[in-house]
Amino acid sequence: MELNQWVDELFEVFDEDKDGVINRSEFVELIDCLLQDKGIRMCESIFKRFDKNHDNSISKEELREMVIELAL
Ligand SMILES: [Ca+2]
Ligand SMILES: [Ca+2]
Repeated sequence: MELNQWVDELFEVFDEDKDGVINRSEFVELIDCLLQDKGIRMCESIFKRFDKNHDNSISKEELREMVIELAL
């Protein structure tokens, strides 16, 4: 599947309140589902690392960069 399409679907699934961004509690779910296998657990530093513009939420663009960086 093409990367952008996959990111779209991921975003759709994890943006539970459909406000167009992944907030902290949604991000916890995402980490639990996708990244526990990689030994990554939700913590402040990982959220900050991927919240590049520091607006306390993960945009689709930030999620895409995360997917690329972690080679999911
Ligand atoms: Ca949301
Ligand atoms: Ca952000």
